[in-house]
Amino acid sequence: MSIAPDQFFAGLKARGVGLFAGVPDSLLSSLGAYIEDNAAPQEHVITANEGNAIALAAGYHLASGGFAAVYMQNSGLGNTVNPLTSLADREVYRIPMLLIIGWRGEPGVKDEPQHVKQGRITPGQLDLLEIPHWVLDAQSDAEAVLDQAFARIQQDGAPVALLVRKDAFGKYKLRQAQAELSSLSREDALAQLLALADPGDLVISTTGKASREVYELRVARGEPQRDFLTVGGMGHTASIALGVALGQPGKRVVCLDGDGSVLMHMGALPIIGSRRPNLIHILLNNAAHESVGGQPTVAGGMDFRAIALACGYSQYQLASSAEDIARAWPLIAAQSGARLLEVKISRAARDNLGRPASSPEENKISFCKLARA
Ligand SMILES: Cc1ncc(C[n+]2csc(CCOP(=O)(O)OP(=O)(O)O)c2C)c(N)n1
Repeated sequence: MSIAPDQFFAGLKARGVGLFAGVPDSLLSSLGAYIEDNAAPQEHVITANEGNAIALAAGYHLASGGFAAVYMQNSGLGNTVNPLTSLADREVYRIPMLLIIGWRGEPGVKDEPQHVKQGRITPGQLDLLEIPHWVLDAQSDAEAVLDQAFARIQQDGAPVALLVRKDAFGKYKLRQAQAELSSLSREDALAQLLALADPGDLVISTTGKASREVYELRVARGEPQRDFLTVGGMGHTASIALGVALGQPGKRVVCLDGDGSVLMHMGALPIIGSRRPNLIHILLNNAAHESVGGQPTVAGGMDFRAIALACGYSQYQLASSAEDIARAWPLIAAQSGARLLEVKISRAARDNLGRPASSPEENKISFCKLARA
């Protein structure tokens, strides 16, 4: 048994939820896809980061008196702590909302290293935030849980949370066909970029499947692990790259970023531009959170040339094919300062993509050895 996304969605609407906002999560991908397909456009906002979704929920309630449901992976809880504590909390503006949190790394459920601690401390974090919470799993009577949660929302007028276990929701696959930005896959683009990079370049790759592909590409190239894989800390890849560039000004840094990741903390871009680091920032743009189910981002319609140049980057190039990358790379490589190479890619990924066999600690050691050599 599992919870049917359509019934759950109807149950939320029946209880006064008029806005859905959040950042996609793999455990919530069925519910997220159902919302994306079935909520009216004005009822659903995929936000840049989870804190933005809390703020949106607050504004929506202030103006309409209705509730928002804010969905996120528990990794995103950190991004919400400030607006939950100093804005929506019952001791401040007391804004009711329902948080729907995917519980990656739940104790006893095997998961990746970056999810283990976050999974262990999630209920404790909610306790510390004084947010009442209920666990939802495949066996739950979802209607009964929603009744309790909304009774509490009505009583307190403040945020409450549902902590959602793996496989709680039945399958639902995104129906809405989104146009692909190009036919080049992320993995093929990464293979070409790793081959073009110099052996001395310090490579930082972003959260999600991009880092898993980089890991496997190094194995396929018969090379030792040497890249910093940003397995957690989504949205901070470019800032890590800036820190690396500041720590080793004599070396060139190559940052392999995603559009969801860049959007999440886009304020980093003008800071990077202002420091003129020796940094090639590659934006792998599929206009989607492909790693967690392919939910759309707004990056398909953004002018990253204008953004990069306005943020102080010295150069921008666009590529949508292997030939484009081959043409753009020497132009980018010839420049100094922060440079943006936007590579438009498809949403394709291998079903048999593996996970790094080495630990984050081991990856860190190999990266540091190269960086400090
Ligand atoms: C703070 C935070 N929120 C959400 C997630 C879940 N998550 C992991 S990868 C990913 C999508 C990344 O999208 P993008 O950068 O566009 O890369 P793509 O998956 O399309 O390659 C998300 C939402 C996370 N790890 N951390």
